[in-house]
Amino acid sequence: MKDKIEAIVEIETEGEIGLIRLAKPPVNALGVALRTAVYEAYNTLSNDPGIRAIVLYDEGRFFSAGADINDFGKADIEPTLPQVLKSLNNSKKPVIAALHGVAFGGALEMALACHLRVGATGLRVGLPEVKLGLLPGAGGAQRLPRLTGLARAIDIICSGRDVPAKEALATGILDRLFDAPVRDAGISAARDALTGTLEPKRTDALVVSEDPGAAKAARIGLQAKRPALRAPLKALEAVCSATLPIEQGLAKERALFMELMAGEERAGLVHAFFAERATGRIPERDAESRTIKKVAVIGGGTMGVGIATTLLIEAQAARIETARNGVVANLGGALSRGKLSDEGHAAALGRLECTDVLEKVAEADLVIEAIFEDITAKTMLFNKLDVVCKSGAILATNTSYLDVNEIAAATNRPEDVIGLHFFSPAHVMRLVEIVVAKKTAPECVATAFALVCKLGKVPVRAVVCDGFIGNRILTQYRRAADYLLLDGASFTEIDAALEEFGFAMGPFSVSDLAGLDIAKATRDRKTAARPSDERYSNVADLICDAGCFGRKAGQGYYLYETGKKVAPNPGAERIVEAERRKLGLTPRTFDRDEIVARCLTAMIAEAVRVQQDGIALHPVDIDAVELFGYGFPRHRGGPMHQADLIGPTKLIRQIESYATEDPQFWQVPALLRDMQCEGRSFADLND
Ligand code: 3H9
Repeated sequence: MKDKIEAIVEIETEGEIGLIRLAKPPVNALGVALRTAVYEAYNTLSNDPGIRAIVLYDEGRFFSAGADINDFGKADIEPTLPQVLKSLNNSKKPVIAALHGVAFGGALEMALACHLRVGATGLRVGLPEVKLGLLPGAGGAQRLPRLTGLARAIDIICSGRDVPAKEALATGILDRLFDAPVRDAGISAARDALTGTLEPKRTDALVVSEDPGAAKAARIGLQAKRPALRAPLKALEAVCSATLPIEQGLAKERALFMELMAGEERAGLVHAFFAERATGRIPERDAESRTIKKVAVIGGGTMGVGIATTLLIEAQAARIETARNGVVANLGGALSRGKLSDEGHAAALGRLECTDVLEKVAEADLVIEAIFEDITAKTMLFNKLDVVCKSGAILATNTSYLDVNEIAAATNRPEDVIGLHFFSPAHVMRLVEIVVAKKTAPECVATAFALVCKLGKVPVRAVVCDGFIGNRILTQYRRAADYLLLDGASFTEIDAALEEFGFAMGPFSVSDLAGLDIAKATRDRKTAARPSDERYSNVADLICDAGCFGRKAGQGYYLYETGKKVAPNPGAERIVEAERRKLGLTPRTFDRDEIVARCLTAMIAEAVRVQQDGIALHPVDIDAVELFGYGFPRHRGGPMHQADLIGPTKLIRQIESYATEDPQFWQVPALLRDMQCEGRSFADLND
């Protein structure tokens, strides 16, 4: 017998066993519709005297991604997930969860409320709520430790990590692994439950022992590793409540969950979750992608090596071996971090070819140029590529600032030319700006998006301007930091303030890492175009001229020993002081909030101009650029999300007050005034 409730849950009976199949694409998110349908299906089977055991399962891609993240921040509609799970938990008939693919968050909580859990061998389970600024809010923090013990539950819940099937079995989360089709495995487990081969258990009847040592160690670790985040510590508190009687523990967990739900950390992390998935809404979405089988990378420097895993072309024969070693080391790193399987690693090594013969690009479907930033060198190269490359090949430049239209004009096929701006280290950083030039063909854009997604990276569409989205914003953020330095804040204070805000590194530490000589070359290139009334800080140039190129030189703003920062560089501090004296500036003090406000406001103002100028398609794309390419703290959601939190009125007031000191730098973007007048948010522009 088969019956469908609202078509998102299917009920079926197999003798004395009742089956509930979740069927709500794309991810079986447990929003109110699916919760209600499961609840009704369960009640139907529970009240059926012919049914003795109930199986919950799914035959799609996976069991479920958990609660519907779109509902967060909205009023909870009954039946809530805890209410549904309470019914399953209290069932007189054994309820079995047959899991495959993934069961995350509320989905694992649902399984934990069942009396048996069986999992496919490839299953991954987890309670990733902390990654969304939350903690498990439907009993997960109470039921998981009852199965695994406190220490392991703390590890799983406070990290939010995936737990593979084998580990889930070994730690008591699963009662059995299976290779059979999930429906068959569920029925078989139900039969075994009825015959006593498997023993159904109510998780909440189990007892958890206290483990003060594990809790203390976790607290110290979390405070040291993630000081800016609240959710992991609150999650720890919730897990430790599992030693209380179940009803008290559940009440405590729910209260902590609701507290986090109302917070900015949750809002920022959920925004980041959707930002990662939102950038594919491009006008070229329906264009047909070209087939990419062979990719050639030209340039064996840091960027080329980071990008290349197939054909690498380096013009200087002497540098080929170094480039090859770089790619091999990156592949080895991916293998040891578990990002590549043994087979994948061997295949990638087998495919790798390094040569100085440019003509080899004739075989490639996509060529990525990653030579040094010089427009003449790039246009000359593209001129040659036009001759050598096969028809239909995509010719991409990895330029960070230069004019892709000019590069495209050096060929007779500008429709095949596009910018693919990878971020260093390219084999690690997830952002790729896809720079669409005036004549780039739609299928070329669609192909680039598909390829970047396939690489597991985040593609963001931009059009041509100096610095595209990310470097344009970075330039203004850096200027705000440089002005603060001239006006009296120390570079250590500025770095500390922004690190406390959540950046992994402050701007001056980043400069040291990136190399002061690289940034100076960009500034030198732009000297002629710099407006005469622009305030220019010489400090970085002077530090660079003193041979302090940053971490690679052992000294920059800071001193380094074997690559580790050891102290501020007194030489750099002297240069700052001398420059202030030369300009007749009396140093002022800036507290941390003021430092963050100025840097963030400069960043937001430029981000708004990027949107206003049509460089980015949507505000959320700008946030994705900052989150996945520039280390913007994930829990802060990105500059446009921050702009919505601060609001246009306050931002305008702030910019206008800073403008009394420097009207050239601090200007209110027209779009920000429009938002204020129309009472709209940047989130509204994402639709
Ligand atoms: C929770 O459960 C709280 C409870 O403790 C408490 C309750 C009281 N909701 O990633 P994909 C969308 S917190 C809504 O590209 P994949 C996603 O936006 C939740 N939507 O696919 C995308 O939409 P679009 C804890 C969701 O195959 C589409 O589905 N759970 C959700 O690469 C496809 O997603 C998590 O944190 C959701 N829960 O990866 C799990 N999940 O097509 C979060 C996805 O419009 N999800 N969407 O862009 C994941 O980790 C991955 O999505 C998953 C699939 C591995 C499941």
